Amino acid sequence: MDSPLLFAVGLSLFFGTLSAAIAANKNRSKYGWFFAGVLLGPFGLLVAVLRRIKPVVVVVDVQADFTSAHNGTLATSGSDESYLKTVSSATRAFKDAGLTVFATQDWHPANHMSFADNHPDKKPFDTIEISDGWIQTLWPVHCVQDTDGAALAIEPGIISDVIRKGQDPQFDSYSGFRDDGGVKTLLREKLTEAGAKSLIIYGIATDYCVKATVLDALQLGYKVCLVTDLCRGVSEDTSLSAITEMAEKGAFIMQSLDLKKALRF
Ligand code: VGL
Ligand code: ZN
Repeated sequence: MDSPLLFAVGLSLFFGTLSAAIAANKNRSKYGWFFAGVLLGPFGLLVAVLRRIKPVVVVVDVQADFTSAHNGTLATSGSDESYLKTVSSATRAFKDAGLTVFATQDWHPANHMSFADNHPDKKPFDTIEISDGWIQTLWPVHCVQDTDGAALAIEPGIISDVIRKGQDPQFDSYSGFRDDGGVKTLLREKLTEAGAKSLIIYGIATDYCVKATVLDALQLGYKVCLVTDLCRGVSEDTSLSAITEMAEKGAFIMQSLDLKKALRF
């Protein structure tokens, strides 16, 4: 719950109780408790409703091809077995705490424009200018639909819904919310259905899909908590500047997971 909201609820409770107590004392009325109930009831309800608004977890692109644990074609550094174990246990802890957990999944057709192999004379990590000032990084072939590399690398049974992105061969889609052509994924709708106001976000890659998803989430008005220990990036310098940018735009940066804090950030 927001601190100002908590303050308002606390203040109302205090004055509600106080005025009921004074009324009961002055009139020596047996109805005092009844009025106290009438005054406090709605606040109690409000507190109950607000306490039910929990953050929703969005695990970004934790997929075989982005991990060294699975010899991925675009393995990020430090994405070993122990990283995946940590992500799975953190995600399970969120699920056990009653949070909804969504995962995004990079899901490209084989002819995707972001693959260096689909451009003559280009190699992975080269860049091309698509249109005025629009620079596209070319990647090794990764996360091709229905291949092992595209599979989620989190323990099964924790994720309540998977949001796929990057299916259009013409556009890349770092953000979990929309592709570079502006076409929206189902993420926003699903978050609205889940009643999300705040999001806990982590995954791969810090400097690409995590960054784009966090920045879009902030733009859409969600509060965002980024757990950096649960993220891995393509390169260290761009990951650090991505974290700085996300913080500047309003994300709450949590380095190591503090479950209690994350539930109420
Ligand atoms: C990603 C590069 C290409 C990511 C996806 O998940 O961050 N990066 N496709
Ligand atoms: Zn991709």
